Amino acid sequence: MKVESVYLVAPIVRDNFLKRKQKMWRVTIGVLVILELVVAFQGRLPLTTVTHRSWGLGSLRMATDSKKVIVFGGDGFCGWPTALYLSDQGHDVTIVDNLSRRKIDIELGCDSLTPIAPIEERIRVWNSLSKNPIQFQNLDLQTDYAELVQLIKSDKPDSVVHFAEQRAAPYSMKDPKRKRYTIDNNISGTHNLMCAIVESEIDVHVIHLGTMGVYGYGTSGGEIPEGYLDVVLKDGRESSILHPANPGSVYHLTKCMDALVFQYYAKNDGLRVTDLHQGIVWGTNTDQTIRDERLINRFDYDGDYGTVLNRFLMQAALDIPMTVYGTGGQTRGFIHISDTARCIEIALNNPPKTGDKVEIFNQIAETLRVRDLANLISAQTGCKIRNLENPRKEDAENELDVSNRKFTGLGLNPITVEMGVADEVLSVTKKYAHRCDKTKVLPSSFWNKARASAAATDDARVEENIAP
Ligand code: NAD
Ligand code: USQ
Repeated sequence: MKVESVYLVAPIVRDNFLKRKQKMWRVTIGVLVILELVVAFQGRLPLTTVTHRSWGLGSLRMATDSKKVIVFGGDGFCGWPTALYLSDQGHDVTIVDNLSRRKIDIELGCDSLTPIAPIEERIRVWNSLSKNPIQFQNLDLQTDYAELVQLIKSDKPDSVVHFAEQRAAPYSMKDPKRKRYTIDNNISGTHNLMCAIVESEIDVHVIHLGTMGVYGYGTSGGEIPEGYLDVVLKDGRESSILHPANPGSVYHLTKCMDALVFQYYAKNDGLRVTDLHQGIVWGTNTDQTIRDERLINRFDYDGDYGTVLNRFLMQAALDIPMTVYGTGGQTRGFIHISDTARCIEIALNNPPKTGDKVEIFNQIAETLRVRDLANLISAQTGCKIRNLENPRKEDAENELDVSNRKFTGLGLNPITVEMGVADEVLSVTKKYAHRCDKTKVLPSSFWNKARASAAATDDARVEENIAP
């Protein structure tokens, strides 16, 4: 019999039914509360995670979902908002960073357009606003191996998120010193992390931020799958292989090498790894970073670290002609910074099993062509477009069709540029326009001598007396 019909036809039966139901709920809630305390005292959860939530069915679901996470590179553009988002979702977060990105700002004589607070202040402010305090440790993944092992052994994280790499393609192509630094930092850092997890004997899920650039940007002639390619060999054998790597810079090369490191450790030691092939991240703030000015996210606009969409939006806000490289026929994948954080949590909640091959997701919302972006922003703001000789060795025009069905299948409903959220970037960059050093806007790293020579005689630069 349906419950609704009991309510309708027999009030006395209904009263008894409700009393029994209430008693049942009291017993169930009691059992759930006890279970929750047992889980908390086992050390899997900090008690703070449990105590600030309301009790009941919902809170148990949240508490058991809550994970202990180390965010490597958590002071950076993607890492900081992700750490805050995960903390806000009830996870127990530790940030690990060697602050090398802040040192590179000094080295390049440049700074984030937004005034980022020192990491200690960021953490202090967040911990004063949030019921889930974040911890911070200054540690270099490349050099501090013993401390890394000790951290993993003592912290016993469920997952680690690995953002801690030198991530700018132009910086990685600047000169031999920066090429070698990028290789040493990224490859050793990634390998140290995997090696330390094996040594610690703790079952940790590794989530790594890879890049769409591992696939390369030639026109592939079809949809790029998520990491693996199903192939039929000449003798008719079928196989699923890692998608062929086709890096376009020393930085992208490190991500291709990382992929092999992950494949090896998953096979040899059964490590559980998720590699996220992320597109170009745009935007500045998230729901968490806007809670206090001292939580503001970094915003790179210079020729080395600034990425194309954020650069164009900033250039439009400051009325600097937009710097389209070549014809602007390059098509790339894009994702908003808020969705970066959401994707990480989805990956966190959907780990591979021990013995599985590396899980690979394409982390993009949409693909867009550089000149279309410039035209769109120009139409909205009136900003001029400047076509510069391309400092990079890359295809002038390419198509890009990418599967992102794994994330959308797990509930991601991504933000797109069309949604108008770019206004947030325009207003942030207008607010901090006085902090812009306009001499840092043009590209100053060249992929080879021919690209550097082309820039030296570039009419667009010569006209304005801005040769490199
Ligand atoms: P970022 O440079 O802002 O942040 C990286 C952080 O890692 C910095 O705070 C830096 O100090 C730290 N770090 C670097 N080397 C370290 C080391 N050896 N030990 C400890 N900390 C170290 O970069 P981001 O934009 O936040 O990118 C984060 C990750 O996401 C990178 O791996 C990058 O390849 C990937 N990614 C970024 C984008 C993007 O558009 N920003 C797109 C796709 C993928
Ligand atoms: N470009 C311009 N004008 C500019 C800047 C860039 O036309 O002012 C062009 C570049 O030539 C390139 C494209 O825009 O064709 C993208 O350049 P970018 O600097 O925005 O992005 P990229 O160098 O590819 O690197 C960024 C992040 C990197 C991440 C990568 C994702 O810095 O960490 O891995 O995006 S992806 O591009 O999908 O490989």
